[in-house]
Amino acid sequence: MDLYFSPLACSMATRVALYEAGAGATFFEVDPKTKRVQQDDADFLTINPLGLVPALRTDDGEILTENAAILQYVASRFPDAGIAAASDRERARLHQWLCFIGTELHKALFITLLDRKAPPEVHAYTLKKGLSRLDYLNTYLEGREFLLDHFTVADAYLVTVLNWSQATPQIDFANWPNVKDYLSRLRKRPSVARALAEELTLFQAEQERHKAA
Ligand SMILES: N[C@@H](CCC(=O)N[C@@H](CS)C(=O)NCC(=O)O)C(=O)O
Repeated sequence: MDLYFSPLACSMATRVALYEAGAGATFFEVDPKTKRVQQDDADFLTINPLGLVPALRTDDGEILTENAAILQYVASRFPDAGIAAASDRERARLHQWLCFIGTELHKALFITLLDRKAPPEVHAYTLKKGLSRLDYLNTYLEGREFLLDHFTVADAYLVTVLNWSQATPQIDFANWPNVKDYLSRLRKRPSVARALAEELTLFQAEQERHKAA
């Protein structure tokens, strides 16, 4: 499998899932500005015309896009890893959380706050709307270690997105202690800690490249 990713972007969730599964994969870094693949200078737009990571080339050569689809694919491809849902009921819950993270947190809240070109009023409006999502998550996480009863790909996605709070000072998790505790606990999980350390190094190199360009 080939994973197209950008450092510390949402694609890190798939890296975490692959590490959890002990699955072999080749990682291709996509520069978010130029849309070129670092290893071979290929045009990423020929792989995903939307220019969005993650994209996963399966062993059959098929290209999959969208976090929710890729994460569920990896989870069911490696059943022994235990990162998939264990029943139909759990599958529905897993899907619920992947949709919540992808729409309410990833796109609606964090991506807008991280967008430096968005006007301040847009940031203020986004934050106001996002507070209820964080309240909801905080309430749900009370007394819970993971989103389901065990670590799943939804946790891989959630920790990846919550990690962006380092770059969104408007969101102070002191106001959502269960979210704060979840994030610090998950950051220490070996698969997550490894992915974060590796992608941080690549992210810093990407920043340097952009400064020099
Ligand atoms: N709906 C897509 C969204 C993916 C997405 O937003 N990826 C971001 C990184 S977190 C990206 O590639 N952004 C580059 C861009 O917007 O050009 C999914 O869930 O996979």
